[in-house]
Amino acid sequence: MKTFMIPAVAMAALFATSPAQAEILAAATNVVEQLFDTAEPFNVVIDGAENKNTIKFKTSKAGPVIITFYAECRVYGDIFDYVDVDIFVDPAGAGGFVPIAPTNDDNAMCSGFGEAPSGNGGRWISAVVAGVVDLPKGTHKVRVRGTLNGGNFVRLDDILLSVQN
Ligand SMILES: [Ca+2]
Repeated sequence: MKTFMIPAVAMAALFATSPAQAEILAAATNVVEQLFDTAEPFNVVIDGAENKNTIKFKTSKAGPVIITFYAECRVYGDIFDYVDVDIFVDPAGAGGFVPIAPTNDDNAMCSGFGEAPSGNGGRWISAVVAGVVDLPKGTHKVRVRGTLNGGNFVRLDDILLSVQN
């Protein structure tokens, strides 16, 4: 093992130029299971304590924000049946909710296992969907929409939504 001595001046410069820390701008959880058995898009209850589909967060300056949606996920259906999850953001100012990349594509959060119909199939997995969006300074809203593509139902449970800059 080699030992290096770093001059105090160099150490001071290293700390002076340390990058900005990421900050958690919002977080919400929901431990109540939700079942969706329709082909229509559905909004997920992401804040279980407040029973809300939408949460707000603030940015103190313009820049990119990463939004991460964690959940237990279970689709009852064939192997090509899946739930597509979109993270929608309504930025401060004019306009409304738009899905953020890459969740605006046909991303599968989880899919079926091809089991024979039994009325209560599927297998739980822990899954994550995340997206990034450039936002102005201000107060914004986020919500999560799912769409079942085939299959009998999707169940979501033990959710965490986190917003970080
Ligand atoms: Ca999507």
